[in-house]
Amino acid sequence: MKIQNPIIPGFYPDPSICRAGEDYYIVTSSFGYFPGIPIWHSKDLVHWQQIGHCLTKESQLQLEGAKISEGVWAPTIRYHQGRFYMVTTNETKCGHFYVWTEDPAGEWSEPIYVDQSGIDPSLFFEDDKVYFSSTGTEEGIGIYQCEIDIETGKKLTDTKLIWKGTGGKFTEAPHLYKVGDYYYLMCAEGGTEYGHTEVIARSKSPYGPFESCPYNPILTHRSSGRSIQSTGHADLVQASDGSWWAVFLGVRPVSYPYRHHIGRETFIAPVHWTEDGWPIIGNQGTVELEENAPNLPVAKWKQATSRDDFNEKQLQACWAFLRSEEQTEWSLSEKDSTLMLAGSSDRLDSRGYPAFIGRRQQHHSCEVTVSMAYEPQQDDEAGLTVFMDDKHHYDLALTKVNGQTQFILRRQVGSLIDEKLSEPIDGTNVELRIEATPTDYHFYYRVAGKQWTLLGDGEARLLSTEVAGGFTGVFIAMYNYSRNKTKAYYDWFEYEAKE
Ligand code: 6LW
Repeated sequence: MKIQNPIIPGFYPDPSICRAGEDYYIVTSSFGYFPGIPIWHSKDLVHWQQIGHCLTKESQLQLEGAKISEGVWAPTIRYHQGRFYMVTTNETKCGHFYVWTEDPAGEWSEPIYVDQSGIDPSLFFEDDKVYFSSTGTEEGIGIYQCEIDIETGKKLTDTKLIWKGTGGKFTEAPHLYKVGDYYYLMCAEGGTEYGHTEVIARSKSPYGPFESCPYNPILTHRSSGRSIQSTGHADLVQASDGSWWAVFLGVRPVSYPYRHHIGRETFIAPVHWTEDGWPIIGNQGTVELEENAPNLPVAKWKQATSRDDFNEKQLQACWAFLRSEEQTEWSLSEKDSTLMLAGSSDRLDSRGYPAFIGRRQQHHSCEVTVSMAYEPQQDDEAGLTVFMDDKHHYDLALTKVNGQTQFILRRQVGSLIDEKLSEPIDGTNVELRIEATPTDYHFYYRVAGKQWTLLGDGEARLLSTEVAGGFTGVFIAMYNYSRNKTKAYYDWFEYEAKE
């Protein structure tokens, strides 16, 4: 059996993993999207299924005014004495906090805050001690650590700088482990771009001094021509069969010079220990799209159907809102098997609460089609957006201009905006389609029962991280802009992978 990488494709970066018996859980970053911190479950490390999110309430996640790449960053998940802990940073609002639960698919606790500056927090449990480490800058960029009371989050010791890394930029994303006689401190280094690496050090004390691994970096694809790039930000887990594994982020650029638009994705690779006691990820620090699977009983999940008919009581776990669910007026029950999304007067390029319900683009080649009933008033528009961030998106929508109902294709790249209108159309039941190839998007519409018409195209590279900046990847979302709260009714949404 083989593992297909990425195990979690699309914009799911900064993975952290833990094991509870025969069950494995991964969490990833979610930035300005709500709910926050998606959580995944596997029993064989090969097949992964999203079981929900850790932050589902406004009391756990406030994102008011957050840029798309702000919000919650780089979580760590740990299992200790029957409880799961997920620690992260709300970069925009309140710093580090953790939540806990006994059921990772259920509700998580209210946040418990930790007063230590920086990003990328991690927890390490040993006997009755809980070490809290994170990336800080007080005495230069490095890893800072204290001990906390896990019930209250209160610091029990002063924060100390414990390691500055091997000399690369941005030593960050620390995780502390105890294996044999040593405490191992593993970190990302080199920045999350194409110089990304993972490095490790060890000590007989959790506070160091740390001895750097002679084989560092233990994971990197920097300066290589490999199809996976930017590998780093890793976390280790020992499987129930004794084997060791690392999850980490990577990107799959589609062109040279490198550009990638579907975000940093989650990968997995085996870890081998050297005779002198150092873990090396993959094959001497390199990893493949296909890796040998562990020797665990195969556990496949029911394949999610590509089409969402909106006939359940709750939204499926893949969907997310911009900044807030509460501020969005939507319903699955107003009409049978239909998603109602009421218009918001905040446009997609505002920092407010646009009416937006979307999912990640997880494949370079895919086709998204929706069926929508909508009667726009003057300047209203509802449809689909290919959304990298508030200033980089392509929107295909039904609108009304000068009394005529028409489709609009708007492409915004920074401050450049291009708009194109279709011929006036007759009808309010329509279908919209986006065809994505690795390099382009093609935008089609039709009035129900009629022929498809191509309205225009857009280059994928103009929505890439290299153009837009930030830490996120492309979403494909239903949206609705209206000063009159005009309602759009989405009958179904189909996402078909073409790879
Ligand atoms: C993450 C940090 C990073 O917290 O990017 O470049 C941040 N490094 O490790 C967001 O993913």
